[in-house]
Amino acid sequence: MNGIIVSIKYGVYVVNCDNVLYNTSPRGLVKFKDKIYVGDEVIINDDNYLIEAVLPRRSLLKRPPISNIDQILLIFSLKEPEFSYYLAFKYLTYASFNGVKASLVLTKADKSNEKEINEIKEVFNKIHVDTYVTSSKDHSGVEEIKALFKNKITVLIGQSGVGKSSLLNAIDESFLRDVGEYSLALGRGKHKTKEVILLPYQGGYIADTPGFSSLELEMSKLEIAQYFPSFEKDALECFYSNCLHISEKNCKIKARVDSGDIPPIAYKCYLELLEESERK
Ligand SMILES: Nc1nc2c(ncn2[C@@H]2O[C@H](COP(=O)(O)OP(=O)(O)OP(=O)(O)O)[C@@H](O)[C@H]2O)c(=O)[nH]1
Ligand SMILES: [Mg+2]
Ligand SMILES: [Zn+2]
Repeated sequence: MNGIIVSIKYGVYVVNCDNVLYNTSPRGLVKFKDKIYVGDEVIINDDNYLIEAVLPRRSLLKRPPISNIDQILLIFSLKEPEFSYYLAFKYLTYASFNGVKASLVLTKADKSNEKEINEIKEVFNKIHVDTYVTSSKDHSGVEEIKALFKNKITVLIGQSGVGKSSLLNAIDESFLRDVGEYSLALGRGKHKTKEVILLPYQGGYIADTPGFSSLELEMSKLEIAQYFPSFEKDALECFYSNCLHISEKNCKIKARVDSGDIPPIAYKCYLELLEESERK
């Protein structure tokens, strides 16, 4: 029978086959070593519940480790931890490099104010990234989010403590996700969620994931120049095919920065990402 891996813990691969959960393990651990991800579609032997094969993947992320996702919701709190443009652009670049559509969800709206929220929304609207604003405390914005999941596999990605698990509980309280706390001393949460898990929702799945603390983009400068959000199309039309959009002649991106089409904060984050990239 066929199913989808919904969690992997202590060597147990939990597979959902037609809404029944089976505890399975890979046939021949060596054959599959490190190669099975949550999200994988697998074929299970009906007699011994061993995983016989992994079907080809539609997409794969290494961090967090998950396959076959249709979209990413990047979760950023407005406060605790403070919103970071830099991290938002970094993760948007990561998503676009991995070929998965990403939207932004700002959480803890109850701790912020309209001015700050509108400023952030304006930046991302300008570069055509869908941005949603929610509070899991008073449930504002949660109904709008619910419309995004139908028949899709969606992964929630964000720092520890931004409220990924809280948002899931606000979407459907039967998810019963454990919620951690924000640590003032650490400036983030305490990594409450420990594993990637797929939760069935509206004919698809939503994945809760552990909060990240750092991400290496593992992209070259040129790849960043091509995959940074909203650069994709125009980067190809720069005068030089290897244009890094700094001070090169006839650069389409720089022209868009100068005309105000690309927000200054986006370009600033882009330069920071370039500078950080170790690769040529
Ligand atoms: N005021 C307020 N607090 C929130 C909101 N969402 C989450 N929190 C709080 O933020 C803290 C962290 O929430 P979690 O849902 O555990 O965060 P997480 O992103 O799942 O964290 P990890 O599992 O560690 O990655 C908890 O104290 C929540 O009560 C919100 O919308 N408003
Ligand atoms: Mg969590
Ligand atoms: Zn350029």
